[in-house]
Order: sequence, then C-alpha cells, then structure tokens
Amino acid sequence: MSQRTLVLLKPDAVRRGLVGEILGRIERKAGWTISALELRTLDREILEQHYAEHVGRDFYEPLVQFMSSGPVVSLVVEGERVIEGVRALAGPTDPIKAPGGSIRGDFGTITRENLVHASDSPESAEREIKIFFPGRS
Ligand code: FUP
Repeated sequence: MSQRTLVLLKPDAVRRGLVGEILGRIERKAGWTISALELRTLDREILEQHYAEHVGRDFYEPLVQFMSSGPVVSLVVEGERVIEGVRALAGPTDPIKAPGGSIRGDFGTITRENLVHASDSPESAEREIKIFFPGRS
C-alpha cells in the first residue's frame, strides 16, 4: 500500500551533521521516494500547529525552544508502508529505549533531542504535509 509521510530532521540532526546519514537510511529502502525537501528554521506558529496535541504539556515550551533553535530538514517520503516504515527506522521516542540500528537508538540520548519526526498515521501525515508543504496537499 503506497503512502506518504512527513519527516523532519530536527535541529540536533542538522547541527551534528547527520542529515546525510539519516536521509541515506530512508533512500536505501527499496521503492521509497523523497518527493519534497526543504531546509528551514521553524517559528512558534508552525510548531504550534505541528505539535497541537502537546500544547500545554510540561515538555511543550522546551520542545518549541529546541525545535526553533536551528534549521530543520522537512521532507515528504512516498512509498510502500512508509508511515510505519519510517517510524520503525526512527525507533521509539526515548532514544535510550530505542534499539541499536534505529536512528534514535544509534545517535540519541535525550527524549527532546531525538533527531527525527515521522507522521504516526495517514491522517497525521495529510495534516502535517499540509502544514509544511501547503502546495502539495
Ligand atoms: P514521537 O511520535 O515519537 O515523535 O513522539 P511524540 O509525538 O509523543 O512527542 C513529540 C516530541 O515531543 C518528541 F519527539 C520529543 C518531545 N517529547 C518530550 O520532549 N518529552 C516527552 O515526555 C515526550 C515527548
């Protein structure tokens, strides 16, 4: 089942020079295609839309500070079961619990700075693609 998903390489990934490493893992999956890609620094307004479900949580403010602290790479990836697939490549939210071989497991230590975002359902993917790439909805 072909799908599309919104992926963010977070400011820690860009700062640490891990863009090529992470994009490479996505590109090497058979049949997946990057159909949009942009480097940009996110402002509070777009982050409030993106993280609407987390507004008011104790970790929300530090998350917004971190996510706006430098450029991110935003991309749309299309292909077979890509929503579940990119989340499997990323690993669970807490990088210490993430298995070796996953992006968060290989490179992360703190939950806030966990390198990558990937949509968690077809509905989230469509909502998030509209936020980051309004021309492609
Ligand atoms: P995920 O779907 O794995 O990206 O995780 P969530 O949507 O649950 O959380 C979004 C982001 O909020 C995480 F990537 C990091 C941050 N977060 C925290 O900083 N602390 C928490 O306890 C939970 C999430």
